[in-house]
Amino acid sequence: MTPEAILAHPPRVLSQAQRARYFARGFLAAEGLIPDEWLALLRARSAEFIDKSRGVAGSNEEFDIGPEHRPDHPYVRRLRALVDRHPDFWRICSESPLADIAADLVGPDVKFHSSKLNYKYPGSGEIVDWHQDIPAWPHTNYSPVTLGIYLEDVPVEQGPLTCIPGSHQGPIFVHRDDKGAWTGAISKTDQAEIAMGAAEDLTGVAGTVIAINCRTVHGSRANATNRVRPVALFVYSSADAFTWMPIPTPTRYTGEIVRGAPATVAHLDPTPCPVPPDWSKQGYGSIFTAQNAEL
Ligand SMILES: O=C(O)CCC(=O)C(=O)O
Repeated sequence: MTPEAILAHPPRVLSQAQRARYFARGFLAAEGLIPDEWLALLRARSAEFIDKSRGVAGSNEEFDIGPEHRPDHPYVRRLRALVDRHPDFWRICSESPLADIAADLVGPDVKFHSSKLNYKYPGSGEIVDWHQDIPAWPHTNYSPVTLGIYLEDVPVEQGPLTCIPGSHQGPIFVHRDDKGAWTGAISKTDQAEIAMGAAEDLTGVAGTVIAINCRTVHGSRANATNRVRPVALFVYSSADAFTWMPIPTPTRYTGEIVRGAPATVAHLDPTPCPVPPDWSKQGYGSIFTAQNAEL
């Protein structure tokens, strides 16, 4: 569907101005959309998993564990395939207003793709380098949107997501080095083409929802505070978007229709998209391990 066709459907959660802003700029941050009960549930489950990680020595299918992790000092970079970790995470994804926000941005028929909970630890210096999401998991069109919920307040010094306005309408970059190896990041040469000075920080209080289109150039700086920055991320697309390569982080719910009906006709956008590695052969850790060549 075109943005005009999506906007012709009545809004469910977002205002019409917020939807138009997302289509014009490629991202959005909005406070006050997620009722407190959902946020409390998300925080409680997150805290339980951090506690559980104390008994884990290294990364596994649940956790992406940082090098400084110890039982008395948990250091979890990612909670992987979030919706598979606990039924409440899937309820947040499919029953909360989040899926209605997705419908406001991709159209009434909404498909779930993937999810994770990213933590960013103080003092780690961990950054997420500039990238677009779609080259890692290409779809037949560019409707996919990542919706995030900040579990805590995220001011500018705490490593919020940072986006380049309008970059979703620009080139789709090959996220590889000059030998062709996957890096999960836009090369320095390609970065020179991007208006980095226009970057905007998606700051917000706990419960803020962020929306980032799959073509939008984004990243995040180091967390300069003494508090962890957790953000739960859920990817949705229009039901008529289909993946055409093995996906890097499948979940048991990937492909589920969370609003509306399944598509009977695929929407094929003619804009070419780079081909990622075959994740079913190469395996995939996380964007963090890819960008740090830990693959
Ligand atoms: O957690 C972050 O800071 C950034 C995450 C991100 O951009 C991604 O996983 O694609």
